Order: sequence, then structure tokens, then C-alpha cells
Amino acid sequence: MKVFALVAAAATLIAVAAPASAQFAKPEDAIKYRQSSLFVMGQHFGRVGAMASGRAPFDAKVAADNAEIVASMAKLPWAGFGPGTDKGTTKAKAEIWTEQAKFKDSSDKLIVESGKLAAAAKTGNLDAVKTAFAATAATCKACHDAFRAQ
Ligand code: ASC
Repeated sequence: MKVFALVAAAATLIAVAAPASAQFAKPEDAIKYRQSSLFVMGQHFGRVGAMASGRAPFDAKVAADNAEIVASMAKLPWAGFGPGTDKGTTKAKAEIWTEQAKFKDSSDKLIVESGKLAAAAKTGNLDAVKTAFAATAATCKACHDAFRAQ
């Protein structure tokens, strides 16, 4: 019974950890993966942004649902920036690979700020959402300015 429980726990851990440590058959797949996850994240972030800016009426449940997706998606793209994925259909700058600590710091900031955004959205307080949205968007912009070609 004990061994079974251990095996079950390990299987669960692997299943949960797998997306964040995605392995790719070829570099193009990694590029497609990071672009797709950034695109999906951007779509959901935009829905929160529309409410934060007043372009859409504030609906606390919609904001919370979308912000939670952003916070989850924020963990994914980075596995797609492995070695050998710097060439192809990509705006990724060489600095991603030559300044890896800085790039990691940038992605970590997004993960932290989008987590705060999700927490803010759960409170249902629009002002808190506005503040956290701005802080999160600033991490998007800083990383794009440093690491994404125009
Ligand atoms: C968005 C989006 C981004 C960021 C960035 C913030 O809504 O899709 O990439 O905000 O524009 O400056």
C-alpha cells in the first residue's frame, strides 16, 4: 500500500511537472510552443486589460478566470527557448542565449507579477486589478524591449 501510494504520488508529480519541462522533437516545435503559449497568454491578458482600461465593463469573474489563465501560461514559454532554438521564424534576439540570467530574471518577474494579478482579480477589486495589470504589462514590455526584435 505504501509503495503504491509512493508510485501514485510520483506519477502525479511527473504529470504536473511535464508541461513546464516540455521536451521537443525539433527546434521548430520549441519555437511553435513558445509562440503559441505567448499568444494564448496574450489573448487572456488582453481580456483583463480591456477591463483594466475601461474598454470593457468590469466583470470580476471574467477577470479572475482570465488572470488565472495568464498566471498559468506565464510558466510555459520559457522551456521553448532551449539551445539551438535561436534560428528560424522567430523574433527572439541572440541576447536570450548570451544573457541567460537576465532573461530568466525577466521571465521570473512575469511569473511573480501575473501571480499577483491573479490574486488581485480574485478579490474582485477593480483598482487592485488595474495596479497589478500595469505591473504585469511592464514586465512584458521590459522583456520585449530587451529580448524581442521589432
Ligand atoms: C499585452 C500584450 C503584450 C503586453 C505588452 C505590454 O496585452 O499582448 O505583449 O501587453 O504590450 O507592454
